[in-house]
Parts: sequence; C-alpha cells; structure tokens
Amino acid sequence: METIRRGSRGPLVARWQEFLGNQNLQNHPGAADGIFGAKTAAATREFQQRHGLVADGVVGPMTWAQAQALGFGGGGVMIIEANFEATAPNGTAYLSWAPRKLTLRLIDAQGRNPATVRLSSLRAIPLQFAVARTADGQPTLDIDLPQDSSPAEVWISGVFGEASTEDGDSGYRINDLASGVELASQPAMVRIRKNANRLADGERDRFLQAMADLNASGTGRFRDFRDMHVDAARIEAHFDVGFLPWHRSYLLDLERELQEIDPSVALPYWRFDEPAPQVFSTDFMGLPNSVGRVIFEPGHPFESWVTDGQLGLVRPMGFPPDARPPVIISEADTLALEPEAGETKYRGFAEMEGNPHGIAHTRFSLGSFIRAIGTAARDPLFFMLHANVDRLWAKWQWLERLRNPDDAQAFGTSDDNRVGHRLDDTMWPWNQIVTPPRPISAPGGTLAPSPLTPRPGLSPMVRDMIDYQGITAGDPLGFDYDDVPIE
Ligand SMILES: [Cu+2]
Repeated sequence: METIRRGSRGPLVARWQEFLGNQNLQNHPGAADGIFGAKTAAATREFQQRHGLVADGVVGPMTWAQAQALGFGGGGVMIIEANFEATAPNGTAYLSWAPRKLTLRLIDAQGRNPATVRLSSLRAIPLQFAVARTADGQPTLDIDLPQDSSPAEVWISGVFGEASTEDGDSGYRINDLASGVELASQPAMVRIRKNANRLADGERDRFLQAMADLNASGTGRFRDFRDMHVDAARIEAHFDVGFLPWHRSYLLDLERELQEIDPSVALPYWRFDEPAPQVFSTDFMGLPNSVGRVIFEPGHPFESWVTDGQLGLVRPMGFPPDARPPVIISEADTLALEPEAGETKYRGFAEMEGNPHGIAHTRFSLGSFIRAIGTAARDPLFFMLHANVDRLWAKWQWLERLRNPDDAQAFGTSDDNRVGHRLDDTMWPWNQIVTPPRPISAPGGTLAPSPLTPRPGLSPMVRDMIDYQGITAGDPLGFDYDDVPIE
C-alpha cells in the first residue's frame, strides 16, 4: 500500500480516517473526507505510539502492517482511485457526445486478481463506456485494473439523443465485479445545446435567469459581450471566412460565463427555418407591443434588461410569432450550399452568412436591435439565432466529415488575406490586440477558461474553432448540439 501523510488525499486516506475513528483514540481523526490534515496526523501519531511504532504521523509499511493486523481492509472492499477529467469544481461531471477520459488506479486489491471493476450508468440519463476513445461506447464495461497500481483508462460520453434536462440527472458508478460492492460513483450532466422551441420549462428558466444575472440590469459582464459585437469590429467577425469561427468563439465565451453562474445551462438555439411559438412568447423571448417594445410576463428575468443605459428591448416582428419566418432558406437547402468552381467546400457553405443568417436578422422589422450589427447583441435572441448558425455549421461539418482544420476543404482562404480570417490568425478581442488593423479596444479580456477542458486556450486561433468535438485535436471545446452526432 502506498505511504500517506499530511497533505495526502484520496480514497485511501478516507479509509484510513475511518479505521482510526474506530480505534478508540483520544485524538479523533475528523470526518472521513479523504484529506489528511492535522487531526488525522495527530490520531495517526497516537495510534503509532500505542503500538510501539515510530510516532511520526506517516503511514508507511510498518504502520500499514499493524493496521492490517487489526483488521484494516478486512471488510474485503477493494480500494480504487478514480479521476475524471470532465469533473467540475462543484463535484458534477459535465459531458457531451465527445468521449472524456477517466483514469482508474487500484490502491488495495484485497487479494483480487484480476481486480475487475464494472462501470455502469448511475441515473436515468445513460452514459456509455469504452476502453479506447470512441463514440461507440457500451452501456456497461468491465475492466481489469493493473495490480501494480498503474493507471487504466476508460472513455465516457453521453449517448447521442439522450441529453440531460437538469444537473446531476446522469452519472456513473464503479462496482467491484466479484462482490458487487459500489466503490465509487460520479453524478454527471449530459449538457447539450437544444432547440429553444422544445426546452423544458426548467431549462428555459435557468437559461433566462443566468442571462439576466450576467447582465445585472446593465451593470454586469454581459456588457463586454455587447461591446464585442459592434460596428468597429464588423470586419473582424463578418463578411469573410472567419465569420463562422469568430461567432463560435463568441458563443463559447458567453456560454462559459453563463455556466459560471449556473453550470446546468447550455445555450439554446432558435431554428429560424421553423415556427417557434414557444420562443416568441411572453415567458421566453417576449413579444412586441404595438410600438415594437418587447413585453414579458410579470416576474420574467428580463423585465429589467438594460443595455447601453437603455431599459428594455425593441423587436417589432416581421412575421406572426407562431409562423415560419418567410424567405429564410431551410436547413436542408443550407446544408446543400455548393461551392463555385475552384472554391473549397467550406467557402460554398459559408455563403450562409447571407441567407439564412443575414435574412434571419432582417426578418424583424425596422427599429429592431437584432437587425443591425452594432446593436444586435443587445437582444438575447441574437445569441440563440447565432447558436443556430453555429449548429448548421456543426451539422455541415458532420455531414461532410470535415472537422480537421488541416483538411483543405474544411476551411477556405480569406478574400483579401484579411487578418483574423486566416487559419492561423488569432481572433480579436480575445487576443487583446488593439493596434491597426484591429479595433482600438478589446473588451472582455481573454476567452473564459473552462474547468473541464484546456481548449481552446485564452487566445484562440481561427483553426481552434473547427474541430469543436476534438476528433482530431484530442480535447473537445465542451459543447454539442442535440441533433449533431460525433461520428
Ligand atoms: Cu455577427
């Protein structure tokens, strides 16, 4: 067994604390929390003194031998250590369709050889398990842990089509195959961007509340997002091949801020080629009155929405709230956009910046914030519109199997070699560059980091946005769409 001492952490420490707690010592080791602190050290020294060992508070081979002689581990329960890379500081794991790595180590085999553990789902929303990084996991997985405590890897992902609706409604457990005893469990959420028109009430309300909190009636960090999407930054983000990657980064940055407020939130998308009566209602994105001011139900989190010092939203609609907006091309037609001769496939698809994207903005009548680049980001609906733009790109990437940034067809050359639109350019404002040709200020600082994945880093390049699921780049960016698979 490995040596543990003050500062050690993990399941073995917890078992040691539990054992000490049953030794009728004057020094109680404290709660079996797996953290070897001052109390545990004092109890260890007393235990060592009592049994004629060197009272140094360090649990090494001699102390372990004494403990085993007194029945430590005698319950026959194997001890393992489990580290899952997708676990957030709140203790919940957040997953999507992309496999994430769980590292398992055998701490005490209790004589089992092979020491086999079984992984299975903990709650209603299933997970899948595999020994290699694959989207084709299985509902349960048996794995033999090496006797020498070297690590074993398991890959865990959500099951496509089975997204969570709330925090912790998914998870996994690890059982000793021989005895059936549960050795560890991990609550999780399969956190997926969904169609806004079909959100459960709870999902909708948590999203609205997180947006309202981020805005804090015009005094919160939302202001930075509003200030990133301004006229001065038009050409950073639009009218060229970097349009899609820039907005993907922008949405990810915003979504990570929302998840800081409420980790169960994922950005919903507005499918602008379908009727969305749930979206255009007073309990979600609101409805305009006769002069175009957006009205919400009493108590709605957006009742005190303020941007640029101005209370409320202006969004007169150009179509009935329960109808499909006219002119916008369908999803099928968007996915079928073809390149012109000599262009990459991506360039053909990127024509969607005009229709459906631009047309979706201008389906709202004159005066609507969402119609113009300089004011669009005042309106929370803008982010749901762009989540759908991004979803269409993701779906196209899946259909065409074009997710490797080094695949020539997956991107395209900038029209004018314009900075910010080439594969290896960093993107404003996250690069914080404020010298020409970039804008003179860079609001919001670097891109929000995630506790769940190192990608894309604080100052992403255009190429970092292409393989969002980490198919070729290893780690995912951390989001997925309900109708876009990984393989
Ligand atoms: Cu834009």
